[in-house]
Amino acid sequence: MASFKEIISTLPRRKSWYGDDTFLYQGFWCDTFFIEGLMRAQQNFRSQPSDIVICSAMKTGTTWLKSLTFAIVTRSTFDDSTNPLFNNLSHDCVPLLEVDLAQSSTNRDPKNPLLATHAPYCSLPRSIIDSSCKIVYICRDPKDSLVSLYHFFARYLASKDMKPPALEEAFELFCQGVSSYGPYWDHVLGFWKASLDRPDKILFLKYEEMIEDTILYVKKIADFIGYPFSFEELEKGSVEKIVNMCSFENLSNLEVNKSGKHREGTPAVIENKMYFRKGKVGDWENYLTPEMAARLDSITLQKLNGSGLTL
Ligand code: PAP
Repeated sequence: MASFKEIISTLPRRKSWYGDDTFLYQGFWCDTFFIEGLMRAQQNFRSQPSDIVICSAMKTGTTWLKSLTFAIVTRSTFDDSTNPLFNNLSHDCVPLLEVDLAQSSTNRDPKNPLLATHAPYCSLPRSIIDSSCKIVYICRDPKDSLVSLYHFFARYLASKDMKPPALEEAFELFCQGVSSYGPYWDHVLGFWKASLDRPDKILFLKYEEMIEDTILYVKKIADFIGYPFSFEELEKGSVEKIVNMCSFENLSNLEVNKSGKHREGTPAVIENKMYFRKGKVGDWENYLTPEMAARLDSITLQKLNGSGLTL
């Protein structure tokens, strides 16, 4: 039987704008490392009904959503000073399917029902689709996601003394769908359509709406994942406490997120601070020309046409 690496080497391949080659696996572009992990997870991962799966394309608010969901599910286990989020990047509190759980489903803290993935809906392990576990998906205006993605990889390359490409190059490939876990629009549409078919299983969120009214969405998420706030908790401000704890200002100023490292000791090591840039809606205006924005908006309109979704 061919190894995963051999199968990957036969897939359509492009040069990515952040260095390595990227491969088209099940309709989405991705690096060898993550495709291999996903293939393993597709083979090995067995979901539990109690699982809560945080799904997202890259740079759509994953770090924030992981923090919020982790704070929601652990609120009665830890108090205000002992929550692991104060000393750990949220990515280290929520295992990633295609990396941490690729070999074994049981390689997790049995008290933590959360796991995360950037995999598109069509590539999720069968047991996640078939089991009664919940999925929470977050998406974002592609203009802001692209700008965020560009800065992330530019900083990553700079940390390795490599020259980042021009934004125009990244933009062009993003428009063609060639971005990490892209085409971005196909990723969003996969989860959007599934959420319409199975609203009890998939909660579909938008970064911009969550920024607008975080309190409302924290309550929605808690209800959806089966950790609703009691009347007493609502009265004593538990929701507001979680919102403040997970705010960009608070998390980005924690020592762990200023100086810590994610996956230290592995080739994929990343400084935690790279997950916190501005956390704003509409920052694309500072980087994209009106022509670039119009082109992205027109692709978005065309791709989402008839879906009932706007971004
Ligand atoms: P990932 O896909 O690598 O996990 P992800 O967390 O989805 O990254 O996206 C990072 C974006 O979320 C950054 O956006 P920006 O580049 O436009 O600033 C980051 O700043 C933002 N972000 C991180 N934490 C928060 C937070 N607590 N609240 C709001 N936005 C946040």
